[in-house]
Amino acid sequence: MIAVAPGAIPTEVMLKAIGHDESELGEVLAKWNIPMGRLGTPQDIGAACVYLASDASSLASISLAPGETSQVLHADDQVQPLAKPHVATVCNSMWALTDFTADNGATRVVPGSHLWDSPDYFNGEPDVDTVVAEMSKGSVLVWHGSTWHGGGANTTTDEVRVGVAMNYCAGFIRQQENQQLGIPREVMATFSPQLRQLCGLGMYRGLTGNIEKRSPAEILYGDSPQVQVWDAEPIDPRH
Ligand SMILES: O=C(O)CCC(=O)C(=O)O
Repeated sequence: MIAVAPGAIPTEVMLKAIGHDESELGEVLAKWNIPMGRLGTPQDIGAACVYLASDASSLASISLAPGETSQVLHADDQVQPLAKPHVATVCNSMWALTDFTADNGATRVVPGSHLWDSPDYFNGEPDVDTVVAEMSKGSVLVWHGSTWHGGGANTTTDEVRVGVAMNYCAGFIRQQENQQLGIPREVMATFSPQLRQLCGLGMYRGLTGNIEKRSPAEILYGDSPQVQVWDAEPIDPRH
């Protein structure tokens, strides 16, 4: 984490700037339509910084500061002991929060490498050409989890490249990060049932991830029951 740029925080300076005192904030909030119904506090920002700098948050946001060297090429599924090529078990995405350029470290990708035959990931970087995924902010790069890729070097003197990497995995393998625990209960409660499933609280094909024949989403948030493999009519032949 290299910079913190919070939104409006009701400090003395900010209140003066908007011409209100603390007792009038309710009125201001109603106009601003702030999702949590309150402004952040300096304590919130501090707590978020401590969280983001801790081991609890490892993959979501990636900033490459000037001078950063290139990341070693790798595949996001390389820890999975499966012969390759194989069907996608992971789909990664990189959301550009700033422009991604060759100079500021745009992700380098090796197109077609997801089809390589059981590559050796631990024998140094392969000697291959990479394509630099330059993109403007707001764009998203999506790749098969077996595709070799890596962050580029940031050779600029003053540009920070910022992106959010979201790693989606098939329902039959474990997520890289346990969002079930990483996302606070009260925040998860505001999500739609679909989003809760995406965060790992559903069942895969009515079986994997169940607890006493129910999904965690049903038990914890009262989401509608998913059809279980035992009750499917007729039984799904894929099981
Ligand atoms: O920062 C980047 O461009 C690459 C990130 C990456 O390798 C990953 O998310 O697996």
